[in-house]
Amino acid sequence: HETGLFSDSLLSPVPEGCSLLEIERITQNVLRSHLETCQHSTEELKRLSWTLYTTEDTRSFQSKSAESMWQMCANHLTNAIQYVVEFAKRISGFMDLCQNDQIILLKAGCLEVLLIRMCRAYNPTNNTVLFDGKFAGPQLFKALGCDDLVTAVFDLGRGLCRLQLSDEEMALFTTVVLLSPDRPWLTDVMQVQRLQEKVYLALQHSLHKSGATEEKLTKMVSKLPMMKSICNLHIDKLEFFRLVHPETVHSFPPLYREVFG
Ligand code: MHQ
Repeated sequence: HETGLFSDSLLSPVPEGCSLLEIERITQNVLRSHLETCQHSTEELKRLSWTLYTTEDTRSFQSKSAESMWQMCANHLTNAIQYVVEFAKRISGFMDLCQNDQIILLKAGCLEVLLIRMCRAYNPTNNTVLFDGKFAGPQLFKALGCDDLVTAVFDLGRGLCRLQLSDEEMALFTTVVLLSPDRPWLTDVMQVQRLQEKVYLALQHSLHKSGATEEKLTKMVSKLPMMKSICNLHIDKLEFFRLVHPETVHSFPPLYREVFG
């Protein structure tokens, strides 16, 4: 029997009780929230992709102290996290969750969302990413002393770029990740699960509409373990850095310390 999900009738219900009309409403809301909070428009990124750091610039970043480079990265990440918080707040359903669960989902998911968003600001032709106004290769981050972490981030960027996600797919995918019901200490797991299911259906529907294969969704989902391991690696690196430079970590933005500390 037809599920109705892909039929032309706007009101045909699917087994989960989510009409096509509702799926379309979710897609529009999530896409709008993404576009309003993604920090850089596609046009802006295209324009900026020509501005690369010179070898000399890169060398001067490399000779910075670990402390000042960490501080700079923490500041940029915090700024980007604020946009993710704003993104979450604009997703209908997210604000209906209790405040405890909103905080748990954001703390657990914001870096994963950022890592997915990163592929918009990543240039696979020269393996660079937007950092402080220009495009930077992985070697620029040498002073952090986290080559394995930085390499993993760039590898993920390359892998995600290969999927050629549209803004709609990216918006829905980041929302599915944000609404993970398996985050520890959630109060209402079922409410998060119901919300995530709907967005997941919307993602499937969006892929189907654009003629993408089921394989694309499989590939998207297959990036999740890599993202999780990057998040864990980042926590480990921060913990170690804190041991050596506690006073620097103390001056990181409070939001950064709240999310990762
Ligand atoms: C966002 C914009 C954005 C902002 C910041 C912290 C550490 C030890 C290592 C960008 C990470 C170093 C990040 C700043 C480096 C890989 C980090 C530092 C998309 C993501 C993006 C471009 C971040 C990408 C990762 C960067 C460069 O909308």
